[in-house]
Amino acid sequence: MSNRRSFIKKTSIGIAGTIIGSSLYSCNNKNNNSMSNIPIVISTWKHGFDANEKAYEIINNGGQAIDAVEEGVKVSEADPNCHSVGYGGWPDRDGNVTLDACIMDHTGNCGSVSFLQNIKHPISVARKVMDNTPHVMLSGEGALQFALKNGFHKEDLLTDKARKRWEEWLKDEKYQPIINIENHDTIGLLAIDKKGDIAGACTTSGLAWKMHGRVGDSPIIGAGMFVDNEIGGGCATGVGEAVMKTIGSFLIVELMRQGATPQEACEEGIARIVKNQNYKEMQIGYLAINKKGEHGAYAVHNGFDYALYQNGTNQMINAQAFAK
Ligand code: SD4
Repeated sequence: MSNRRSFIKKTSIGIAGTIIGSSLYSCNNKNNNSMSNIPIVISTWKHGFDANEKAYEIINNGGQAIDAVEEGVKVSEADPNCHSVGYGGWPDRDGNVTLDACIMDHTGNCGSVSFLQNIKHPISVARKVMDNTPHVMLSGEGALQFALKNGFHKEDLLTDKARKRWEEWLKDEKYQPIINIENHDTIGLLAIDKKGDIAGACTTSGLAWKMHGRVGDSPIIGAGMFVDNEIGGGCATGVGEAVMKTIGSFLIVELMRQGATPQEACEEGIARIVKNQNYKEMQIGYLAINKKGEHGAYAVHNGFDYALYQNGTNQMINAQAFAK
């Protein structure tokens, strides 16, 4: 029986007998825990490479994973050539750049913003929601007011390049999410620091030409990103609606809790999507790490690259995919 088959079998046992199954598997996870593969930083797409550099530098200097993930993804948010994140992101169909982001630390604390406009670093606003409010998520105008009160400044995030691209799109207004859009997409970044603590961050300008007001998976804790310091973490990129329908990142962490490797968990997360949804035209990619510092990656289609910084080396890797 292949590894994957035996995992599916294990999963169905775990789900059929949830309490016994999940406590049994989480015991196994704890017993096998080793620190040899940490620290680790992993993130989505080519822009993840530079984000990893920043995050790893913080961790290498003894910093915490939560600071590393925030500072890491800020590199992509500030990059005008990342057309699906922050400044320079493609706008919605009305020409507005609207941003979603979330962040989560090793204590299970988390913060998020959605439908935020004119703030270059939504991840840092999400961090402030986490640190300074009793809430998890702020949205739209309320998130903007909160940001302005907390020292952020309004900026025009629509670059000339993005405006021209939007004007091109307006000529026929055809809405179709593009698979692996220029290999730049949402950044999801997961990290384990030297103490073994896990954190994650996810930030995006969402799908290009989306309806005004549309919010995707990226700011939804459990959909776009989730970490549990006892188990590991997961994050998602791609068509957020498909990820939200299956609560993808939470699913991945729960599968690992039941004994799945990060790779098996990502593959099962994709399997849940392709089973019920029209996957042919959409890309979704998952990344996962566990407490041992093992990682997994899987996508619906070929072309999903991710950046892995481990054992002192930062490298790009091409993820395996369901549709070959
Ligand atoms: C979203 N998942 O808004 C994000 C964006 C993304 O491909 O990853 N785009 O649905």
